[in-house]
Amino acid sequence: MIRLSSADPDFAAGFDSLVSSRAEAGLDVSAPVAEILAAVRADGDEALFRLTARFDRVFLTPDTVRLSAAEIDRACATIDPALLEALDLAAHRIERFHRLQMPSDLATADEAGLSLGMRWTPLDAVGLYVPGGKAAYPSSVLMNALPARVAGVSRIAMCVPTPDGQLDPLVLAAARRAGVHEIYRVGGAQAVGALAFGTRSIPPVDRIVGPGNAYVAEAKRQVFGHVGIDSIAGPSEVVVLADGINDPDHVALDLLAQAEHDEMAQSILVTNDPAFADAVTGAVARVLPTLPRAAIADASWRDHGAVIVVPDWSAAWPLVNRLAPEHLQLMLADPEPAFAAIRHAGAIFIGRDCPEAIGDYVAGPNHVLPTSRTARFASGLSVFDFLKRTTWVRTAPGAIARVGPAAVALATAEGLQAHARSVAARLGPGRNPVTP
Ligand code: HSO
Ligand code: ZN
Repeated sequence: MIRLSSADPDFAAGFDSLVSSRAEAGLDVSAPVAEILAAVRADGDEALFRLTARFDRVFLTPDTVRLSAAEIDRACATIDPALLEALDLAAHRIERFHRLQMPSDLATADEAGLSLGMRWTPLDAVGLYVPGGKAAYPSSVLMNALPARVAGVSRIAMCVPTPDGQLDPLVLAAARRAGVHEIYRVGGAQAVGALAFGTRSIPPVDRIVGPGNAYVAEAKRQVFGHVGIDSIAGPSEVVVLADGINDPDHVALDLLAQAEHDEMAQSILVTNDPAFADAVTGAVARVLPTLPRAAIADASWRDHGAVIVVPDWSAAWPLVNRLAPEHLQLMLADPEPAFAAIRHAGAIFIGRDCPEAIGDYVAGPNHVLPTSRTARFASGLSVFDFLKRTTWVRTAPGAIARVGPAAVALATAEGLQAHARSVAARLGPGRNPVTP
């Protein structure tokens, strides 16, 4: 953990290294991934099943690659009803917030007599990648599938690896609750290839979303262009702005909630009270060993954690804007100035009792958010990731006469005579400079 004070003369250098500290070296898996994608593209199911046998020790056939409704029923029946109720509450709230995001079509008529508009339509088919084993979060299934469903996507296909046959029943329950139509027990780059190019058993999709390991991320990069993808998620981050009135234990837990995700996760406290900074670091040290994921949280806090003391709150806004964190908590007596001044953050949580973890599960906004400072230009997942726009123009009789001559002039200047004549032919005799 690094402690900085923005009043120190060498603060700028310390802060710069904090901002750039997690630029990932990442292992280069582009060659093996390209090979896997080429195999799936050429040999379809045969390559998909062969690679699944090799990596997951699961032997599939066209009859078993897709989970049956009966299998999903059986898995769901093993889940504690209270947990299913929690899942349902989360799904309901996420669904409701995303429904409110749905945009309206645009239509306008202008003075030239042209009608202009923009129409939203959902994608036809979306693929959702879900990691296997411990990395599979049922909450992330809801967060990825529900916006697609709300947007009106008619086919949502999910791929989840089942190493040695293992599969979390709650992942299946989340998929069912979110309206996923098809679930396939395949994973890795080969699953991304199957979703992108299609095989006999898995029809192709138009966009692939969802988190995955380095191979999955690289496969998504390589199929991009052939299909759409979501952004590639980096390790989780939180910046907590907290004054000295807060309970240090609460702030410590909020920092550790990010830290327990990943050794590369980053938790940063910004405070105007040096004594409070001490109290929080003390609380972190006390709470950390009590966590089942202490080893991960400890590595994250030790290597990437930070506490920044500012002399006054206005010094904090530019720092947070530079960090452009995935999550921002505002635990301040008056959060409004911070809310107004901080423009770069994936999601903001306002109030002393508004921990980011509430947003991970049940608040309603999406928890798939821009990481690694990409909140400068990117946004969290929403219905917009599953919709596209089509613009349209309609001309009333005679309307082209008003704007057509300008198009003719520009087309002529560009040396595109067919363009010019295509418009001029509609302008009528005497207003038709390029028709012989
Ligand atoms: N905080 C993570 C999402 C998550 N947390 C899932 C718990 N489960 C990235 O925003
Ligand atoms: Zn989380």
